[in-house]
Amino acid sequence: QLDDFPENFLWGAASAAYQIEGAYQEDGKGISIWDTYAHTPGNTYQGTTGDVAIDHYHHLEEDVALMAKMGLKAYRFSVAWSRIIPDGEGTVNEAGLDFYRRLIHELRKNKIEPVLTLYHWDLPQALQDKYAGWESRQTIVAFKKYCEVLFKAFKDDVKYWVTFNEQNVFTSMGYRWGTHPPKLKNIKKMYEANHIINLANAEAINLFHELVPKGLIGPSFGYGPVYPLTGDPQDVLASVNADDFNNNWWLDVYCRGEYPYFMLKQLQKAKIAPNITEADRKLLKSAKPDFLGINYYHGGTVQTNRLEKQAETANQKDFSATDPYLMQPEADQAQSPEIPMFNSVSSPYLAKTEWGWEIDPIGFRIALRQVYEKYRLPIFVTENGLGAMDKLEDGQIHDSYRIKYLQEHLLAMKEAITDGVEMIGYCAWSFTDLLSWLNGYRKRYGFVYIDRDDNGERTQQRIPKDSFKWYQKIIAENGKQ
Ligand code: BGP
Repeated sequence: QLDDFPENFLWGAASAAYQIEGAYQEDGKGISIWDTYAHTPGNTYQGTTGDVAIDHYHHLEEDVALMAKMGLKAYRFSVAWSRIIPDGEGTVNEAGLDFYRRLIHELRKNKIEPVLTLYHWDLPQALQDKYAGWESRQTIVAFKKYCEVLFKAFKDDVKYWVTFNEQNVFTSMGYRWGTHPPKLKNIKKMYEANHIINLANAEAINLFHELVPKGLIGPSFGYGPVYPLTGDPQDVLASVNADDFNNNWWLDVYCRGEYPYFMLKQLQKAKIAPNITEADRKLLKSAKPDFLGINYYHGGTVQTNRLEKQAETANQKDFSATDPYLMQPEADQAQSPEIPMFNSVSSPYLAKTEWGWEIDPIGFRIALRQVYEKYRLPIFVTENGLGAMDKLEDGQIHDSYRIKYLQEHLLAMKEAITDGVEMIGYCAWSFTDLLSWLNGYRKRYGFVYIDRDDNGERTQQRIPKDSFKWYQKIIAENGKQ
């Protein structure tokens, strides 16, 4: 017998500014690193950009009306920093604030809890140009100012705040694989930038607790459990290494205020550890998140990096080049100390999505349990969903595959709750279809279909999918299936 979902469980859906808003130069907005990156040929799928996206900027009321119709209890969105402070650190743009004021007002009017993400990857370009973005402590100062503006503006209307979305993903893509801005392949800089962001995260949390005592704040982390391919202790050791490398390196800092001991030693030996001062250590220790946001798509399987083992399973290597959760340290990065730590392989037990992402609902239960066991913070699932190529048939979308995916994950979450995990809510990714950073508009995640594609904006008409009605019922019955 499974426990029911808690009474006030926040059934939600999520989005991010760059992926939905469009209006990239309207009402005083500044340019972000994603505007620049997507405008550079060769960086995104068929050159798709968020210039117009799904034009949420001009469909705000219509989109919130659909959320209300669905019965959504929470809506997670991000604020575009460059709308609020166009150059990242100077004058505040009132028109930018007004847009989010309207959004929050509409949500409140419809009894939908706003969940505000401060940073979902769209750093103001001016900060990148002036300070090299997250490589500089100047950016912490700018971030703090931006946070202060938002905390003061929305402290009475927004209870749930997310600091950084998937720091692990945007720094790995931006600095290890060079597939997100700032498009570098520099491991040392990656660890430096991560440290700077950790400090910014801690500063934001401390400031929040001063200015918004009744609110709750935490980071959203892209978590995946790690499995050893076999019971061979060599593979098990590889999975211990990979867990440090993929999860603990960030979560320990957020939740315990310190870097994991063995991995830090390893980085120090390889001379790529970040520069951590005594004041930094104190700051990291002082900041305590109120909850942990978890984004869950899939975990990963690893084996030892002993060469003869790799040869045995070489045929299992099969990675999607655009999977941000891909854990494979690249062999050509000679300075990377992770190379001897583990080798990522495809799981022989799991089916995959059209994009090669493993489908692993049990991994979701494992993830929730592992994170709760280690850090004992309430968990807010801030993303989980299925990207697929939906097809319009007679004006409808019959996305039974998405319903199945979500159903299985909700069941796993219910099992985790029965196990004892304390949960605040669940935001499916995503409410409407939107821009997938590197995959254009054809990779769809929404409950609401948007009539636009990679070739153009078309009508931008909103069409609820079958999954919309299904989720509407789930919410109405508080998760009974
Ligand atoms: C997460 C991001 C989201 C979203 C999602 C799906 O990493 O936080 O913004 O994009 O992944 O990823 P994708 O669009 O690459 O399929």
